[in-house]
Amino acid sequence: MGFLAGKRALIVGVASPRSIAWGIAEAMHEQGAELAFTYQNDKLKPRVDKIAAATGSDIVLPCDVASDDEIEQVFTELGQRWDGYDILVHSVGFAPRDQLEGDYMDVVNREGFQVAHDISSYSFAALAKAGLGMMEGRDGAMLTLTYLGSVRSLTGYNVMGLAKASLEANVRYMARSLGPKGIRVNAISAGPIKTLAAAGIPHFRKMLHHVEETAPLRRTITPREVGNVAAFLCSDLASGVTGEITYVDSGYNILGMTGLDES
Ligand code: NAD
Ligand code: 0WE
Repeated sequence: MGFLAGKRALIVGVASPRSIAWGIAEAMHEQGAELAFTYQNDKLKPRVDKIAAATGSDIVLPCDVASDDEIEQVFTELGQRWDGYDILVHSVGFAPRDQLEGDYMDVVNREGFQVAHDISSYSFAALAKAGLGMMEGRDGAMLTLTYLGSVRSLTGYNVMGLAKASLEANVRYMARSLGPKGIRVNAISAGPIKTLAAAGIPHFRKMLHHVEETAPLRRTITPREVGNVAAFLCSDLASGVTGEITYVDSGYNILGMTGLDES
């Protein structure tokens, strides 16, 4: 029996088979969790239907996290299928395209800042809050996805770095707030992966090669590797872990002074 047997998980953030959330869904399903999914818009629904079918789920609900009404509606509908749930996975990030091209000081503006923080950070607390009633009394766990650009300045990540810093602080404040209810809140900081969110990012291939050449493991990571750690963090095996940012990045974040090693 898997270590998530008897657990029910809501997965927010599948957009394609390459999505990190897809790897998380597969890993959680393999460990025996029952799954439900949301999709951002009608264009993405067929993809989400596919991963739902592949993991034995027929709960697929619309949710644009920019909308308070749609967030409320998810839990109204989920409540008609499940009397409660144990795991929330938030794998959502967005900034307007112009924010990720060019130098930070040249491109940052009020609208870009606001959207990045709203969609990439606030939405985690908003989903957690809207679904809290359904998680209370069940030793629940919540998980979000972050990136190194929250704590280091990286070319082009720009206002997304600020939004991820906010998201990581959100993890700590949510952990403090929900801990007394027995609910744990954690994040995985993933290394770069070629997903839709990476499509069109200038020099993304170069970044993958840089990781392959310098990270301690000398390779990039896969959505499934993130999924396995996500399954662990959301399981009772991690019952003493909350408020943490766990790196799944081939060890890249521990490095200083790269580029001098021979192999
Ligand atoms: P992805 O494009 O597959 O997933 C991003 C998801 O965000 C999509 O499912 C999209 O529908 C959703 N989304 C965006 N705006 C939304 C909105 N308004 N309402 C609802 N959903 C919305 O890409 P991914 O790489 O799997 O990204 C998932 C998470 O992982 C993001 O938070 C991203 O920042 C983070 N992350 C990605 C990488 C990487 O290199 N790919 C590395 C570290 C962290
Ligand atoms: O979090 C991300 C990217 C998130 C993202 C991607 C897009 C592309 C489409 C947010 N908003 C948008 N808006 C769009 O219109 N990552 C961790 C992937 C990523 O993006 C980078 C990276 C890495 C890694 C940008 C610059 C440098 C590194």
